[in-house]
Amino acid sequence: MTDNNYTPPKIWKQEGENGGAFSKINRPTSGPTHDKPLPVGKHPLQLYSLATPNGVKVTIMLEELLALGKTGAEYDAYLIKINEGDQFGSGFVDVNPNSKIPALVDHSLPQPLHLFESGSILLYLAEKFDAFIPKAAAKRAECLNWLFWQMGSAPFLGGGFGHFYTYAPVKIKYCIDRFSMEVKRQLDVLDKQLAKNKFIAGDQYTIADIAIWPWYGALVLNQVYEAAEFLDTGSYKHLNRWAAQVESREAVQRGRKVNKSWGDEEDQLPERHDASDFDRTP
Ligand SMILES: N[C@@H](CCC(=O)N[C@@H](CS)C(=O)NCC(=O)O)C(=O)O
Repeated sequence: MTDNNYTPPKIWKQEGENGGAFSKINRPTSGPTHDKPLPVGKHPLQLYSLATPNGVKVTIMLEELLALGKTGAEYDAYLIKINEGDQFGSGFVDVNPNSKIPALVDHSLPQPLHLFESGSILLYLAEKFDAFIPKAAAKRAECLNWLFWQMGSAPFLGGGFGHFYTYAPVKIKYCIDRFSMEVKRQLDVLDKQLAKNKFIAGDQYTIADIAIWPWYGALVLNQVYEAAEFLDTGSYKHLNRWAAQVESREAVQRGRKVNKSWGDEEDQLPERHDASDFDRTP
């Protein structure tokens, strides 16, 4: 594991736990490991998730839609504890064969519709409710450019930088250097875009902002990986202006609490079944 002279064998095999934060649950195969149907609540939309940056994208979107008066966006949110392997339960795998949160089921259609991948869920909800996506073709394309930018870029931040800076059992300079370089380049891309635009895709708040903020907004606000100083994120001033602006939205404040089961108690709402649930958080 820490051997710098490692020579890969002819055929890779899993050797058990490697000391990494997620090594107990990671395995090289897909599919369910146990029988566990998912609960179904009373609302049209059923969300199975956790308040990680990918999960928070969807709860922010749903709270934004409800704030706009789109009552069809009412939802039940159930907690999926990924460190306990809930994503490998039969019911969850049935909705998302890729075993990752967030997963959503729309029961408002003749047949329940299964949705996974946070970008796909955001786009589906934006189209279904005709909100947070521009109508004009050019602006819509720009919004989708940045939505897909996020889906392609965030794995370098989370799976690359975050993994090696925070979760790996050893600090490997080569890996941290490689991913710090890439993440800083991405921060510079966003900073330049936000120097010219109020929001990511222009003058309108869209699903591009909703996708990007939980990762890159939270990073510069020092809310993920405690890496703001290390990456000198204060130097991206336009990005910081936008991060604070998005954070101040009421729906963002609400959405980030849903499916949260750690941190300050007043910020936790592990399950959400009704708007009034927020009033019950201590
Ligand atoms: N591209 C996916 C990524 C989802 C993802 O990586 N989810 C993580 C939590 S942020 C997860 O469920 N991990 C559980 C596992 O890897 O077993 C999306 O955006 O929905």
